[in-house]
Amino acid sequence: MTGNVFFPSRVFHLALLAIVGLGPGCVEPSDSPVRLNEVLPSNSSLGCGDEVGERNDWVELYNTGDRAVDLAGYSLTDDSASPRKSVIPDGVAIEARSPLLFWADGTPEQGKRHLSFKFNAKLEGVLLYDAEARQVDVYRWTDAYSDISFARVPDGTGEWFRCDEPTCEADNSSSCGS
Ligand SMILES: [Ca+2]
Ligand SMILES: [Ca+2]
Repeated sequence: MTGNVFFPSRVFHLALLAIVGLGPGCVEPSDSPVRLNEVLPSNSSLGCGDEVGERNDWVELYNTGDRAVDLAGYSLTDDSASPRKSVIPDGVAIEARSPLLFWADGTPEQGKRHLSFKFNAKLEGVLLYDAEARQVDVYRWTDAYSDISFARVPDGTGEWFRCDEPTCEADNSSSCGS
C-alpha cells in the first residue's frame, strides 16, 4: 500500500526535476556562502580611508560559511549588463564568518581590493558574481545619505537597514539595525 502511494509522487518528482533542472541553457544557482553585507555609497568624513588616505565609497562582503573562500575570479559590478566589470584578482580571500572591504573608487591600480567603478548615491546597485559568473547576491538602493551605510543585520543573512555608524570591515551587529 505504501508503495502505491509513494510511486506516483516519485514519478512526479522526477518529472519535475527533468523540467526544472535539466532544461537547455539552465544555469545552476551559485552555492557561494559569500554575501553583500554593507555598502557606503557616499563616504565624506567618517570612518575608513583607504591605503592612500582617500575617503572612498566602499562595499563590504561577508563570508557566512565555516571555511575561508578564495575570491579570485569573483566579480563586483554596478551594472547587471556588465557582470565582469571589476574582477577580483588572485590573492584575495575572505576568512570564515568574517567581513572584507572593497573600495568603489574607480582606481584599481591602488590595489587588489579597489574596484573599477564608483557608486552613485542617488540610485544605484551592486551585484556580486562567483568565479563561474553566476550571480551570488544583489542590493539596490535609492537616496543614500553622506556617511550613512546600508547594512545587513545579522551579518550576511539579515534584512538591510540604514546604519548611521558604518562598520567598515567589522561586524554590523554591533552598531547597525534595531
Ligand atoms: Ca582610493
Ligand atoms: Ca560592516
